[in-house]
Amino acid sequence: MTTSPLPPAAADRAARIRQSFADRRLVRVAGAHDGLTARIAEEAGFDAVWASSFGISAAQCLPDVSLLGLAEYLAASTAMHRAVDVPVLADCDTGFGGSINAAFTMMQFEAAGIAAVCIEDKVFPKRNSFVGSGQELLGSAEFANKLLAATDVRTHPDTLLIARTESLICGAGVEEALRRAHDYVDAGADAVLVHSRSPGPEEIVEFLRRWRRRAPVVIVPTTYAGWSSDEAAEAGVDMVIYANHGLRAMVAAVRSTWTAVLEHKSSVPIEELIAPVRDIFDISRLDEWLRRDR
Ligand code: SPV
Ligand code: MG
Repeated sequence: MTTSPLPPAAADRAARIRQSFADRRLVRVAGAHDGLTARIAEEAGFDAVWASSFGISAAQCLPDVSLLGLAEYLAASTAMHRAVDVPVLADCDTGFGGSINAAFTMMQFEAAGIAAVCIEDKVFPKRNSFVGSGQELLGSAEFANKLLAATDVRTHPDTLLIARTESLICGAGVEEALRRAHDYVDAGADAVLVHSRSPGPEEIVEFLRRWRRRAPVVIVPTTYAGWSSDEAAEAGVDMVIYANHGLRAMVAAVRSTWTAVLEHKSSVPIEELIAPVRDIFDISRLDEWLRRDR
């Protein structure tokens, strides 16, 4: 029984992630930026969708450097939540300001049915973790206050708050990542995301070894792609986020399609390579909508 104002379907999505953590079943998450890309990820078999700040920004042809605000991320995340039955994890950057903004973020995203809110310990305005300059950590006590503020306003016990440390991205090392991750769990985080842009998994492996499974660990294996999800699970990872591969696939496919159409002065050579119109109808559930039309 729950007294939560959340609709049961939304609360259930968050509970599913908690159950996977409890069962030590790796949660495989795909980055998406809109309803369509979220549903394609769900149909492929992913367990959850990451509403990526990189993807949501790129979809507006903007860099991921804190240009968009809470309302824009919320609208994109809501479209993804509506499109899928799996849980949506919202990448909420720094929480869009200080601790009261982090609280407002939790309120708004939770009310929209989002299963997990993730905030990271960089100063605002943050830059995407792969940008080579301007990576600056926020003080850990200040970030812990954001986590406390967010947990204070959470209305359902299953909604997850994921604390992301950028210690490794900022060159502060594994020791600092561990210290911060412990502080963040003490402040109420349900899981920690440890981001790394190393070419290999060594620093993540060291983190995991010294962390001793104190709380679930989330990773984003973009640069250390050779480390499989089986190997990650074996090393103690609970959730793996393939944050930007759908976005990059889309860019490559659309670019080669348009180049070919101009080159051949016809779409004939690429027709077999692209999704038929009927496929788009099916993904967007046209037939269901037509049955509703009275
Ligand atoms: C995102 O997808 O927006 C992320 C992951 O935060 S990363 O781009 O690797 O920083
Ligand atoms: Mg992001």
